[in-house]
Amino acid sequence: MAIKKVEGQMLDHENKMMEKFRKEREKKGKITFTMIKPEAVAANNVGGILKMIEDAGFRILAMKKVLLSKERASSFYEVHKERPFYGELVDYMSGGPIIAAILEKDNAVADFRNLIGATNPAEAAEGTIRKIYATSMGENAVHGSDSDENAIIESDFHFSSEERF
Ligand code: 3AN
Repeated sequence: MAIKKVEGQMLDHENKMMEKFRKEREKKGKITFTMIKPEAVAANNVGGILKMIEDAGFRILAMKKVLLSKERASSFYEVHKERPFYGELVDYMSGGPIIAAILEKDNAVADFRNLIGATNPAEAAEGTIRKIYATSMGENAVHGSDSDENAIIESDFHFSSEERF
């Protein structure tokens, strides 16, 4: 009984330390959230895109392949619900599996947006992920968080604390 109690306390302590360690690593400015979108997954561009991400100095903290339901996609893109392309965006993002990932690096949000390039691939700079892999404004290969706050909200939307290392 006594041993079990001590074991329980040690486990509690360990969990608290892990949580503290995770929060420290993921504090503002250190992480961003990305999705490799359905058309890029279907075109077998996952490896190429992940290589560009790792070569740019990002560490993959969490990653999974997932098919979003319409409800989950609607909820993720809720901020865009007044925009004319909202319905199209939800259909597209729930129309095939995506790769969701949390990426770690100093200045993660801004550096990742530089790496992916402009929303419209026609305007994306040479050498950016969207310039190389995106096919149109709607089907633009990757998502990247637009602020530190959203990076945390979006990461928490997709990943539990047991899925981040
Ligand atoms: P970004 O992904 O570059 O942050 P946002 O936040 O303006 O761009 O748009 C979110 C997503 O909505 C884009 N990644 C794109 O898939 C889609 N989107 C944005 N603008 C348009 C548009 N004019 N027509 C169709 N889809 C769009």
